[in-house]
Amino acid sequence: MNGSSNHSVLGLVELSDSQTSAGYHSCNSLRVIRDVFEDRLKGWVRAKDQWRLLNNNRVCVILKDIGSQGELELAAAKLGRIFEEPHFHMGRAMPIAVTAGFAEISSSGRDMKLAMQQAGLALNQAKKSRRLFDVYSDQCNSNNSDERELVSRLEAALEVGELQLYYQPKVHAAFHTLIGAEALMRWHTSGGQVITPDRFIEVAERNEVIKPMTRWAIKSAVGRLARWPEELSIAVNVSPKLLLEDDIPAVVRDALEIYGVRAQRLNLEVTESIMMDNQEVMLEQLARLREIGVKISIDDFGTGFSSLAYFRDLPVDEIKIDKSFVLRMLESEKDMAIVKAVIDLAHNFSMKVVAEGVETKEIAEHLADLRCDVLQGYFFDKPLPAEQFVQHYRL
Ligand code: G
Ligand code: G
Ligand code: MN
Repeated sequence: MNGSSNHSVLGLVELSDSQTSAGYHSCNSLRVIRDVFEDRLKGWVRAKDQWRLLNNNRVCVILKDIGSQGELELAAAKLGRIFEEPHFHMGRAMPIAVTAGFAEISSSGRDMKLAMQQAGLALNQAKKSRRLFDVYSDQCNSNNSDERELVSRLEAALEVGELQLYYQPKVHAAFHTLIGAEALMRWHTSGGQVITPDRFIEVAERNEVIKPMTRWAIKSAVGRLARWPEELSIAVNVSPKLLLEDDIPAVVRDALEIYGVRAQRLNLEVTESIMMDNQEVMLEQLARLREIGVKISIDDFGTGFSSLAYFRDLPVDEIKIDKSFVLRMLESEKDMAIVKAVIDLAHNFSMKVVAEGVETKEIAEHLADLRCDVLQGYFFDKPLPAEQFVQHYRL
């Protein structure tokens, strides 16, 4: 903010994602929280400011006569204080969190659209770094343009077929016979690089492109199943957020129908965080998918501190013990104890257990002794391109 004249600032205030997804699973509590959101905002803006609800979770405000960056920071700090206290509803504390992005409106006041875009970028940046608010600067723009560029490259990659699924074998723990594979995405750029998902999945998840990517992954895995022996299954990773919003059941059903593949052969892996986010909708979605007949696995189990109360009602078929425990189980008694506990827990709920990250013969043997059902890891194979997988396992 420069010069001495007073400026208007455009702010976007959003009810945090975690707010609408975590905790408030019932429509009723969501409505309560949205009302509180509006009420408290009214307590924040001054009479001369303007504000408008953009949707249920987002409000646009125009703060008039903000003389300096410091003044804006004071306003933002007040916003923080106003939302600090939880809301008490029927004796229960409901935390309510917001994030904001601010951008100066050019002195002519004409370019509202630009200010809106810039406030949106600042809001994204604040969300990413888990801050209460951010003010637009050129820095925001360059971070975001990097991300936007990656997203368009991903969209193009999907279009021209640069994404591939690699397959990592899953074997029977006692007999080491092949029972299926996990599909793991790889990006072969035109420049000859192979990019692993840790470089692009997170960005894809923050952007819409995760949807077509996942649809593509499901279809291509099911297409693969159609060509593989009937007794083999394939697991596809699905982001929890996508499971929540999207038409995944329809995509799954269509793919199975087109290729004539039995639903039981398709496995969807979701991370443990689904147990913390938006339970009610998640449970419904998982139940719908299971009705189709596909199997559900909980991935990276043990890393998400989910509550056992949710676990009890979870409609899943399989648990994958996170590789961090498996890798260290022979050196660390604590990791061993966790591995044992997860195996018991799963079996008590009639779920199968997969150990991922099995790198040595000793660990494989130990897991078989512990009655783990399925093993996956470098000891057997790393993720392989489909052709290599087919050759290696003589499919
Ligand atoms: O093989 P590995 O480095 O490649 O995978 C890294 C992470 O990326 C894993 O945690 C895996 O869950 C995730 N991942 C791999 N492929 C996909 C995919 O097709 N969709 C999603 N959502 N995640 C994937
Ligand atoms: O979806 P998930 O997070 O479970 O993805 C599995 C990840 O673990 C992928 O990145 C895959 O390449 C990796 N991986 C598979 N087997 C092993 C293994 O034996 N050791 C280690 N360190 N990583 C593995
Ligand atoms: Mn996985």
